[in-house]
Amino acid sequence: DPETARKTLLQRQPPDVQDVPAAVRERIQALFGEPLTPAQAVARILADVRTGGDAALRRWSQHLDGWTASDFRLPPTELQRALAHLSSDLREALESAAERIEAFHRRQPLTSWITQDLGGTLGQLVRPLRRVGIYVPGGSAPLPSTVLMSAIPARVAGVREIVLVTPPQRGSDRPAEIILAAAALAGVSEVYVIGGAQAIAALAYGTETIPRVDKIVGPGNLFVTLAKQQVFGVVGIDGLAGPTETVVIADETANPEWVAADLLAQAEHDVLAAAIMLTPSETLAYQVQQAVARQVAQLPRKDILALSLVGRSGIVLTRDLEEAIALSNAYAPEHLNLVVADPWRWVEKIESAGGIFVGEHSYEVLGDYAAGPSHVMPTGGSARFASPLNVWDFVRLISLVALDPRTAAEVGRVSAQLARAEGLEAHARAADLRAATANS
Ligand code: HSO
Ligand code: ZN
Repeated sequence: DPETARKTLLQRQPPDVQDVPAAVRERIQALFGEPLTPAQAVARILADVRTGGDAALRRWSQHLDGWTASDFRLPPTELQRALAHLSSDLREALESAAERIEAFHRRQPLTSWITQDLGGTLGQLVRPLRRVGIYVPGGSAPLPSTVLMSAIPARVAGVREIVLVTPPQRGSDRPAEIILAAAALAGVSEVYVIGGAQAIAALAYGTETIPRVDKIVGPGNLFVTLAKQQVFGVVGIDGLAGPTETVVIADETANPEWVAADLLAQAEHDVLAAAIMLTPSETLAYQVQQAVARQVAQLPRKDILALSLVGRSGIVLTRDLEEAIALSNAYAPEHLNLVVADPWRWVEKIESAGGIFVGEHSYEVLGDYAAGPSHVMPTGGSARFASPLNVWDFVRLISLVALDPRTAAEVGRVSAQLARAEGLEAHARAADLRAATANS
C-alpha cells in the first residue's frame, strides 16, 4: 500500500538521533563505563585527541582497533610498492576506472571570472583547498574504489596535499594492499593508518605528527559520521554519509533478473543498506521477488543480505509511474535507476537524487566503479540539498572587488545611508571621508 510505504520510506533519521543497536550500546558501556550516547562518546574521543595529540590518538587506536603502532604514517614508498605488486589485470582495471573518473571530473567547469561591466573590475577567483583528508572505511570489505572516487576529484581540483586515513585491516597492522595501490594511482600524498572518530579528530585538530587538514571527505560508520558532524566548522566536511540506498523505478519492460541483481548488489553492502523497487507492474513485482529469492541463495554475503533485504528494502506497488516518481522525489535517494520504456521522458521530472542511472544498460554497479561520476553521493534524504562529491568540494571562491572611482563614489553614498540605518556611524564616516576627498 503506497501510503504505508510512503510513511516507512520517509522515516529516515539523521545520524545523531538514530536508534542505537544494542551491540553498540554495550560496547560504549564497556569502553566508557557509563551509558553514553554515540554522540557523547565521540565528543569525548575528540576532546581527548584535541588536547592529548599523538599519545591520545595512539591510546584510542589501541583501545578501539587493537592497533599498537609506533608510527601512524605509512612511508610513501609503500604506496608505489603496493601498486607495483598488484596483478596486471587488477592494475589495468583500476587504471581504466581512474581514467574515466578523471575524464568526467575534468569536465566540471572550475573557472574564475572577472567582469568590467559593474564599474571597475569584479569577479571570483577559484582556489583549490591546500590540504584535504580522505576517510576510507575498513569494514567488511576494503573498498579501493572509494579511494579513487574521493581522491581523483580532489586532484583534478588542484589540491596538492591529499591525506588518506584508514584503519588497519582486522588482525593486521596495515590497510589492504589494494587500498594502498589505489591511493598511489589516485595521487594520494600521505597515508595514516588510523580510523574511527580518533582519525577524524587528528585530521581536524592536527597532532604532533599529523598536520591538520582544511576539509574531511568520505564515508564512514556512525562514529566517523558523528565525529565529522562535531568537527564541522573547525574544518570543512563533504556531508554526513549514512547507509547506502538505491531506488529502482521499473515497468513491465524491465528484465526481472537484472533488476533483482541490481537490488542485491546494493543490499550486500551493509545490513542497513536500502534496495527499493517502485513499480506499477504487479507481474514485475512478483517476478523480481522470485528472482531475488533465487539469486540470494547463490551469494556469499547471505548473513548481510538476510538482514538488509527485510530491513529498509522492499518492493512498492504504485498506481502508475507518476506516483513512483513522486515517491522517489520525496525519498531523495542516493541512487535512482530508471528501468522503464522511454526513460528519458522521466529524467526531467526527477528533482532529488544523488545520481540518475538511465535505462537498463546504465546500472548502478557501473557507477560504483568506473562510469565516471564519484560514487560518494548524498544519502539519508540529503539529496534534497546536497550533491555528489565533485571538484567543487575541493575549491573555494574568493570574491574580487576593484571598483573604479566613479562607481566607488556612488556605492559609497548607498553604503553610508545603509550604515546609518544600521546605527553604525564609523562605517558611515569611512564612506563620507572618501566622498569629501572626491569632491575637493
Ligand atoms: N554503492 C556504494 C559504492 C560502492 N559499491 C563501492 C561498491 N564499491 C555507495 O554508493
Ligand atoms: Zn555498491
